[in-house]
Amino acid sequence: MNAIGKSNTAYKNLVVGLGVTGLSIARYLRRSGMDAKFADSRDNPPGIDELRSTWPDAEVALGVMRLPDNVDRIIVSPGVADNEPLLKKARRARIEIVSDIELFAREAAAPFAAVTGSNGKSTVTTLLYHMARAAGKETLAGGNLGEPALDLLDRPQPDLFVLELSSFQLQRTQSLPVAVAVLLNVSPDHLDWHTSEREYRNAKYRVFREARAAVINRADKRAIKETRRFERLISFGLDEPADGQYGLRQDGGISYLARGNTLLIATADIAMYGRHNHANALAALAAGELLGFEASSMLQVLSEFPGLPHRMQFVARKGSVNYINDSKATNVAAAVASVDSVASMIVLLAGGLGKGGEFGELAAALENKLRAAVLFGTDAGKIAAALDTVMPVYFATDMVDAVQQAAAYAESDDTVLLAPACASFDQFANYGARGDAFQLAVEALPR
Ligand code: UMA
Ligand code: ADP
Repeated sequence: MNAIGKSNTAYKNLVVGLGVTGLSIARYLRRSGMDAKFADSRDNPPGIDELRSTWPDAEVALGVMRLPDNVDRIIVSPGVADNEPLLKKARRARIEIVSDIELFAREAAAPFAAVTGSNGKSTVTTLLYHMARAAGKETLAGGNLGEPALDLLDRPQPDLFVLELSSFQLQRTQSLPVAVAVLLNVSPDHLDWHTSEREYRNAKYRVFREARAAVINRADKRAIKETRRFERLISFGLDEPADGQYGLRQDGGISYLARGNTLLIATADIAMYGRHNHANALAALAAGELLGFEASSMLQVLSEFPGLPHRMQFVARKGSVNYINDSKATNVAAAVASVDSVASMIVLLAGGLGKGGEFGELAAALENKLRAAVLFGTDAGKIAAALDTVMPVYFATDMVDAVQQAAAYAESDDTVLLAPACASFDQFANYGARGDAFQLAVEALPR
C-alpha cells in the first residue's frame, strides 16, 4: 500500500510525456505488472520508438492530449506544465496527479538525500555522490541530474540514493521522507513553466516537508523559518561560520573552507573553479556530515573533483585570451555567479531563450568588467537592452560567428566567457550541445 492507502497495482494510470522520464515510468510500471495508457502532446515524442518496442500493445495518444475515461492516476513528466488542458481537466475531476519522484519515494527501500536549488544542484549532487562513495557507501545518484529516479530502483539496492530535484518535480511530489534535504539557493527561474515566482519558490521549499535533517543557505531567511523544527540542521554561507556551521575564514591572507573555527581546506586547493563552487563545496560538506561521512575523505574529494562539463570549464588559451564554457548558466543568477568568478575583463557570449528572468542584474555584475558582449538567439534583443548601458553589444548568427567576433574584441589576458543566462532550445538540442559548439569553435581559432 502506498502513502494514500491504495495498492499500486489497483491504479489505472495515464503516463503523460514520452521523454526520458516517461520511458522510465513505463519501465517501472511494466516491471511492476501495472496497467497504463500513454499520451504526449508531440506528434513524434523522443521516447515513442522505445516504448513501442518494450510495450508493443501500449495504448498511446499523440498530438492533442485528451483525458481518457477510466483513469484514476496521472503520472506526469516534469516538462509538462500545469496549464496543460489535460491536467486542468484532471484536477477538476479530482484525479490524482503525481511525479515520478512521488512513485520513487513511495518505493525506495534505502535512505535518500535530495538536493535542490536554482543553481548548483548537479554539482552538489555529484559531489555528494563522490563523498558517499569515498565513505564506503554503495550509492546511486539521479533524478533531474540525468538518470531518472525510477530507473535507480531497478538496480541492486544501494546504501544511499542522492537525488537532484527540480521545482517541476517537487511541485508534484507529496511524500518525500528524505534523510537530508539540501536547498542551495533560490532565484527566479522557470517562469515560463510556473505561474508566478511565488509558485516557483514554494515548490523549492517543499523539499523540507518530510525531511529528517536539512542543509540551508543561511542567507535565505525563508529557509531558516521553514526549518525551525529541525533538530539536525546545518547552514552554509560564504561568510564566517558560527560553531558547527560551514563557511569561509581567512587566515594569513589565505581563504579556507571552515567548520566553525576549524580550517578545513584552502579554497585554492579545491579542484573546482569559482566562488560559487565554494558555496557548493560547503553545502556538500554539511550534507555529508549529516549523513555521517568523515571530514578527511570528503576533503579528498574536494581536492580532486574538477567539476562537471559545461560548468566553468576551461576550454583553451588562444592568443593570450582564456576561453571558459559555462553553458549550464541557463538563468540570470547563474550567469551572474559565473561573471563574479572571473577576475579579468570579460567578453561575454550570451543569449537563447530567456525564462522570464530580468537581465538587469547581469548588467550590474558586468559593470567595469565587460569588454564586449556578443549575443545570439531569441532573446538577444532583451539582453542587449539591459547591457548596452554597460558596453556596446554585438549580434551573432551562430556559435562560430559568436566565437570569432569575441576573439576579435578580446584583448590580452581577457576571458571569453560563454554564460548564456538563457536556455538553449531555440538553437541547440540542449546546453551540452551549445557548450560543445562553443568548444569546437574555440578549437578552430588560430593559436
Ligand atoms: N513535452 C511536450 N509534450 C509532452 C511532454 C513533454 O511538449 O507531452 C516537452 C516539454 O515541455 C519539454 C520537453 O518536452 O520541453 C521535455 O520534457 P520532459 O518532461 O519529457 O523531459 P524528460 O525528457 O523526461 O527530462 C526530464 C527533465 N526535463 C525537464 O524537466 C524539462 C530532465 O531535466 C531530467 O534530466 C530528466 O527528466 C530525468 O529526470 C533537464 C532539465 O532541463 C536536464 N531540467 C530543468 C533544469 O535543470 O533547469 C528542470
Ligand atoms: P543546476 O543543476 O542547478 O543547474 P549546476 O551545478 O549544473 O546547477 O550549475 C549550473 C550553473 O549554475 C553553473 O554553470 C554556474 O554558472 C551556476 N552555479 C553553480 N553553482 C552555483 C551557486 N551555488 N550559486 C550560483 N550559481 C551557481
